[in-house]
Parts: sequence; C-alpha cells; structure tokens
Amino acid sequence: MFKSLSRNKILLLFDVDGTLTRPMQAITPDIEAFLLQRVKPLATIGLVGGSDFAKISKQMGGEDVSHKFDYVFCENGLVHYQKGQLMGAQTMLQHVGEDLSQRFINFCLQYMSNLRLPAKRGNFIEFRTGMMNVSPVGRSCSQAEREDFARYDEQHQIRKKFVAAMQEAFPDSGLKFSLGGQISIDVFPIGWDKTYCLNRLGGDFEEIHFFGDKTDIGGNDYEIYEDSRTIGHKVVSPEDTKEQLAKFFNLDL
Ligand code: M1P
Repeated sequence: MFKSLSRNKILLLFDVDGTLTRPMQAITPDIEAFLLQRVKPLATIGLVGGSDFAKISKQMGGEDVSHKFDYVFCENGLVHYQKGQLMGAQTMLQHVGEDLSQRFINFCLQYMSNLRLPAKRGNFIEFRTGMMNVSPVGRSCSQAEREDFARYDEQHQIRKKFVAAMQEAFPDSGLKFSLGGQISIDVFPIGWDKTYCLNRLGGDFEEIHFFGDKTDIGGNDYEIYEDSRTIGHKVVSPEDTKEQLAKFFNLDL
C-alpha cells in the first residue's frame, strides 16, 4: 500500500514488453495517458528495457520518450537518458574483448545451423552496445513468424536448451545468458542485467518499485525484481500494470 512520499522520493521503474506494451507492440493511448497524466505527478517514472533506444522509442511513441519519462534505461541501463539527456554508454565489446566475442558468435552460429525450425529469417545475432541478442528464428522475421516461433519454443524449449548449451560451452566466461522476450536470448557480462540501472540513478529515493512480467528465474526481469534495493511487482499484461498502479495509489479507474 502506498505511503505518502513526495514524487522525488519514490521511483517506479517499468519493463516495456509485456508490462507497458504487448510484446513488440506500441503503447496504447490509454496506458500512456494513465502513466503520464495520473501516475507521473505522484512519482518519478522510468523505463528499463533490454532493447536499444530505437526499439524502445518506437514502442513508446517516438524519441520524446526520453522527455516523457524521467529515466529511460536501454539495454538494461548500459545506455541511459535522464530528463532527456544521454548520460553516456559502456560497451560490451570493450569489456569482453574480440577473442571471447568471436568464439561466442562462432559457437552460436554453429549451434543454430543444426536447428530445424518452422522458419528461419535474418539477423540471428544483433550486436548492441551493451549486449548481444541471439535469435534462432532471426530478428528480421515477420510478426506472424515471431508468434509461430514463440509457440514452437514453448513446446520444444528451443531457447532454454540453447541457453544450457551456452552455459556448458562458456562456463567461466563471465557472460550471462537470459531469455529475451519471445524470440531471443540476451547475452551480457554478469552484473549487466537490469540491476545495472540501479547503480546509475542520480536521485535519493526512499522507495524504488519495479514492475515486470519476466520475473521468474531465467527471465530478464528476475534479478531486478528480486534485488534488495527494489520492491518487485509481477504483472501479466499492460492492463494488469494499470490496475496494480491504480490500487497502489488509490486511483479510480
Ligand atoms: O522484452 C525485452 C526484450 O525484447 C526483445 O525480445 P524479443 O525480440 O525476443 O521479443 C529483445 O529486444 C530483447 O533484447 C529484450 O530483452
């Protein structure tokens, strides 16, 4: 239950896919208006997504997302905006080096070459600033192919088995392998999960709440949801996030 705190003492951090939007879809006007008009006056608000700024801003209605939200943490916080300003970025490549990076990419390409799936398209490994994103179907699949893969993966555990193979092949690499959204695996140095963003907060918050849907072990919200610095809220959809917020702040819907 909400104890009355001024807006600069309470921070609400939101995952994007499955929490504020349907996977890969844009935020609805209803959820956006609720957040910006009714919740933002009561609390500092931030986004923390595994995706890069281009994808997050597309889903959140354009690049002015960095002004609408007090914080926007992309790639788990490796790239971050505070009140519209880009605050600097670290790169995974500098951290892990070319040798490990190439050994890992070669392993993934070889592993994926042995998979038979309903469809395979392009962009199987996306090299981002703070992580690699590995997708057996390929990130350039269509929405229908994405959904087909998600169903097939649920049935055949393609990504879970791939993660187990990564763990076996790279046990002491310092890399973490985490299920992304529907079609991919996020790979980043240990500690560069969503808790990374907590070290980059400028404010002096008494309470930090995190809302996410992939909060089970292996999901990319797990670590921040369980972190002792946050109060975790598990949600199942954007509508559920809205209802939980309304209850929390005692707002009429
Ligand atoms: O929900 C966040 C995830 O969104 C995408 O996942 P997918 O394409 O698998 O649905 C990716 O951008 C992933 O990196 C990110 O964690």
